[in-house]
Amino acid sequence: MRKIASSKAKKMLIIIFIFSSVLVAAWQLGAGDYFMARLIFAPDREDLGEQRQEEIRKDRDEEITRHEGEGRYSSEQIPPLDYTVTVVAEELEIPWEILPLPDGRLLVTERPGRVTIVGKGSIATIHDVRHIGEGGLLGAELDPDFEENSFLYLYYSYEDRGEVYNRVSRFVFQEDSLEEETVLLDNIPGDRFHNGGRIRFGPEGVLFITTGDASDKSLPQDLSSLAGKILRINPDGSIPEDNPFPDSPVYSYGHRNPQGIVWDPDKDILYSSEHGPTRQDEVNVIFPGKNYGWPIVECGEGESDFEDPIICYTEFTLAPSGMDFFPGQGEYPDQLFIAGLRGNMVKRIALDDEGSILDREPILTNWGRLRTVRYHEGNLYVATNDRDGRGIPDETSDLILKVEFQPD
Ligand SMILES: [Ca+2]
Repeated sequence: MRKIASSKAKKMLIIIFIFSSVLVAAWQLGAGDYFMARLIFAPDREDLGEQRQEEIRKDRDEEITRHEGEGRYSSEQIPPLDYTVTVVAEELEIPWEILPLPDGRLLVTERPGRVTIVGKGSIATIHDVRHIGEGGLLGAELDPDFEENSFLYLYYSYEDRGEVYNRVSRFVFQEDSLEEETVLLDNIPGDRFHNGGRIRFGPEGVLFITTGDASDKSLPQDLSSLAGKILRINPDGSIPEDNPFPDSPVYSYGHRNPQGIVWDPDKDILYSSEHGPTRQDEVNVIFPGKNYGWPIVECGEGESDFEDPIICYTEFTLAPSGMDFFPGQGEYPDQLFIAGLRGNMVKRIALDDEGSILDREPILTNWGRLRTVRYHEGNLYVATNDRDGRGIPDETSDLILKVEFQPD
């Protein structure tokens, strides 16, 4: 009797051993990452399941109700914007940045690692890209002298010895391909969450870079870390002599996950949008050397040590990503346009001549999650993003929209 029991136990042990070995082998071969990538970060609608779709829909409807309750905007002084929407690109996968090229075409980054030209298709895959969670191929920018030097800058996540980092690289854009990668800045801490990733040239020809806290709250207040910062570098990767901290690319700090940055070209003001922890999404005016508070303060708490946001949404979650500046015309004042992911809208922030900031009724509220906006020659281009793991992919998903305004 005892003998039989012990042989049964042996068999069980062998089965458990084989089963665990298979699990470990599957894990080693990346099954975990495959599962995460396929089901969580870039799912198709069928993969989500009815229950998850229902959760997402409920959450979105609640968010819209919260936004209506916020009551922060009115149209008293500015008429609503009339506009028409045309789909100019579809079947994309998490389009993250839109860049109008001088020849009139649009260049788009797709988070899994592709650089795509609208109307032509993918022209390059960045093989070092690690598409993990919110990380992947993110921001892009053209050199101010692009027509002379053909330089294109990209911000992307990569992996080194099992750790995720982000880097900014410069490429030469030649005959619809990307050549000669030069790494300008790397070892920016990365993670599944909070990678920042927007890059923009400022009026002085220096490059601004937004970085997230990489899910480590100790980094944004640490001036020796590149995480949770807005960085400023020369186009060749060197550090500008007039940066606020000597020999450091850090321009401002105490950021959680800024994903939008833009200049008001006339007034020389730098704006940045930033994801808050639970709601508390911010729009900040960025000054050199200033501390924007994370993780010590959320929104503004009147602490003199920290720079308060000019706008903080406390009643609903916008989840702001890319932003752009809409120059005033006719009866419309200058405005900031901010793409909202969870908010499913483009926020309009009116900036009047007295410097007051007024939240206006949003546009594009029926297109799902919106990743970025780009104003170009009178039109707005917008990337929709429901394949990023947090939306329900449908016919409005992962498109580039062209928005044409018809001011009276
Ligand atoms: Ca802040």
